Amino acid sequence: MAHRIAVIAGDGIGQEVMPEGLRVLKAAAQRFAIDLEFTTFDFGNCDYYLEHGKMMPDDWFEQLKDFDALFYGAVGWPEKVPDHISLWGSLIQFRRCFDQYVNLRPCKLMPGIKSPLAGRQPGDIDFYVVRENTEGEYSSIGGKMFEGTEREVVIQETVMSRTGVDRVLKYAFDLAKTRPRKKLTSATKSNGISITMPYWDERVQEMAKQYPDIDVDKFHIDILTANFVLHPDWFDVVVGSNLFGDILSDLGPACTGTIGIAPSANINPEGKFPSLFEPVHGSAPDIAGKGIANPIGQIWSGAMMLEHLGYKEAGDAMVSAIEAILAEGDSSVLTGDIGGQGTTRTLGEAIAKRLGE
Ligand code: GGG
Repeated sequence: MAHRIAVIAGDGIGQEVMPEGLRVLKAAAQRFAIDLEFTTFDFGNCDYYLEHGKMMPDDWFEQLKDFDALFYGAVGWPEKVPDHISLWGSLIQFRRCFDQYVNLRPCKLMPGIKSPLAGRQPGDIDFYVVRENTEGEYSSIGGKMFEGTEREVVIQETVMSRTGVDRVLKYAFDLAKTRPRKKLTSATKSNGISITMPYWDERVQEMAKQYPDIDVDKFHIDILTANFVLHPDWFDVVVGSNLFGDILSDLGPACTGTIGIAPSANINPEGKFPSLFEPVHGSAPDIAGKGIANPIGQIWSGAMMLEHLGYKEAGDAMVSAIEAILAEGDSSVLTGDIGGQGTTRTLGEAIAKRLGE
């Protein structure tokens, strides 16, 4: 039976990297005899908002809930729609309503790519960021008072529920168990944020009791960001709240040379709702329309989607194809962010051909 994939390219370079993501997925599906059926939705973008006054139709949940996975590009075009409106009107709805409480973001220095950190080689940087994805600092509890006056007050509360924290920690510990180094690092700030973050630390300690074979440490977020740059080889699985995880999963890939290659999976581990796969990068309006965006983040997200659907071998083959093209280092193929003069299409095409297209 075909796996039904909902495709939402979104804004900016999402529209350009998505065709390459689909092209490579189709090549992998052909090679491994996987039946994928793609359905494209033209909502979840800022032009839709300009036309309809909202990012998505009212029945978006009904339209998408029975798909096996969502394949997403990027959202945001601040000149058209304020970023908080476009993000909360689309991506954050998916994460919350489909209970995609794990945001899994691999961070790996690939062959052929030069890290901005001196002397780092492939193998030196290879870890996962596990980001809590439905609560934390991304809460909708808060409000404004005395708007427009000198007494103006704005408040947005951080929400940490025991269920919410424990379930993402469990996912991170389970992931650490599968890794050779069996190491988990928790991102905290419990010296300054005196209620929610000590609670996070407590839950980590409590969970650690169930995983005696995992080596657990924690860092305050400020020194943790410094250590990402100074000692990226220390990390294996890094777990953080919604905001900390978001920051770390941009910084990590930046240490591997470019955020353009970083993939992510927004996962509902129970499989009750579809999971969503998207590059870590945003819509990059500054380079949109030029055909120069790196499509690897989108392609690699497609590999994570195949693995999630039960096709690990096919997902691994996609990642190997990416690695092979990067290792070849043909500058006429690679995009500018990784030292080439190629385009979104030349890079997508090379990876697809490597898979037998
Ligand atoms: N493809 C990811 C994307 O479009 N991200 C836009 C963004 O700003 N995301 C913030 C977030 O993931 O919380």
